[in-house]
Amino acid sequence: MGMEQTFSIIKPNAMKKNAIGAIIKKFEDNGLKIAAAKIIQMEKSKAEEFYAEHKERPFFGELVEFMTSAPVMVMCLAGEGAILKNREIMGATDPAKAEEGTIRKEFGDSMGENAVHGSDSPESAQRELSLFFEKNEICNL
Ligand code: FUP
Repeated sequence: MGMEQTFSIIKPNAMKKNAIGAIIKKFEDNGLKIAAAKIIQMEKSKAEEFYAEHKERPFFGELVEFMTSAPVMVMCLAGEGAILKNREIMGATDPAKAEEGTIRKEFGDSMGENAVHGSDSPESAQRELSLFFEKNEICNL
């Protein structure tokens, strides 16, 4: 597997819970490093581009609305097998199905407001990181 970089978002509902520290602690405790991070108010056009693969789905409008409803924190997580490791730390997409101890179990409210995003493949990770970070912003490796 080797060293990987993956893209993570702390979504508006988790930001409103003041949970940045608690979420980052789970990443760090599991050996992931915060290689880059910033808090942004996402533009509608950016959210639409980010979730382009879902644009025909019935929940697309709601998803874009939610992701632009308040600031989010975008991050690059780095580490051994970071992509899969992050998905494990996050838990299932639906917080009701997420395992105990996962971020979505603890901070997710619903399928839509599920606290965090994490890339699902190396290709998505590269695409998503490049949407939000310049190469030289990913420096804490
Ligand atoms: P995940 O990779 O776990 O974030 O899940 P998906 O790529 O399947 O979904 C992306 C986002 O779409 C989820 F974070 C929440 C939203 N979604 C819904 O709101 N309803 C659904 O039925 C499926 C996904």
